[in-house]
Amino acid sequence: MSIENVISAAIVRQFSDKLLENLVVDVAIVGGGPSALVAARYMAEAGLKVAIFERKLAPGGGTWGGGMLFNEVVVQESALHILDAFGIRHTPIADHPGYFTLDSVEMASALIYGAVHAGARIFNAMSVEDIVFKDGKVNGLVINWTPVERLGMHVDPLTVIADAVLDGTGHPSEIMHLATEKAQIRLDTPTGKILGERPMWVDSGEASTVENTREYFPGLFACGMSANNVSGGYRMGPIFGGMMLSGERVAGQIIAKLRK
Ligand code: 48H
Repeated sequence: MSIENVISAAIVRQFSDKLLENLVVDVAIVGGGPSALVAARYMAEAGLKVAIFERKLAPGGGTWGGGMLFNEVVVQESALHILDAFGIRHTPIADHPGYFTLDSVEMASALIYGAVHAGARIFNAMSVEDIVFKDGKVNGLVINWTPVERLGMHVDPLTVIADAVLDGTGHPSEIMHLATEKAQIRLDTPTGKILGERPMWVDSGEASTVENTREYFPGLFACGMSANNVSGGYRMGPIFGGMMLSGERVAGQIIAKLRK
């Protein structure tokens, strides 16, 4: 067999096995932003089978660009244990105790590495276009290649079955929108609908991101900016402690639920 064929056949076989193994998972995560990557690592470490489906070629979500493309972000003391767990270095802000800067490229790459090495699988360039909704419960995801989505090609999708679905899609809360608009689901919010993100208020937004992280419908959880948008929290700009603490929190919630 020629080496050209060996390379191609090995890639096709290996990828097919990987996808086949992840067509039924414990937790299917939509989006590979910071909150989802932290959640994926902790759930995988607890022994759950976790797959992330990320629309873009590079997971990491909004971390890469730092604040306005200055590739540094800020994290507060309460989230330092997560940075340390992932081996992400940080520098104290001299005149504001309890707050730290870190390199956003180091952060994005370390979160990805940490999630994958804990056993979570990341499928990049795949977009979630719908949910599986059976017997009154969210049962999984409907996936397709991002280039298919972008080119508007009429190609039918595949499905992934999961005990828990985690919306980590950031500001747009895409899965929650599908749930309320297509599945006619009533979410666990005061109106049953998505309340919508409010303007900038750093402390409030950081706290509410973590508080609003929960199961919004049987089998459907939200973390990070998605949770904040669903429950009407304020935005917070390029500070990421709340995102990571949200990931840690939702991991605990899902682990507790699936172990019952
Ligand atoms: C597959 C999808 C789909 C889909 C979206 O936005 P993210 O970085 O997510 P979070 O919530 O962990 O972090 C939010 C943070 O980055 C942020 O935006 C902050 C702190 N903003 C503050 C402010 O004031 O603006 O990542 C979400 C990921 C992205 O990579 C998307 O490509 C992906 O989800 N995604 N993947 N299928 N349907 N929708």
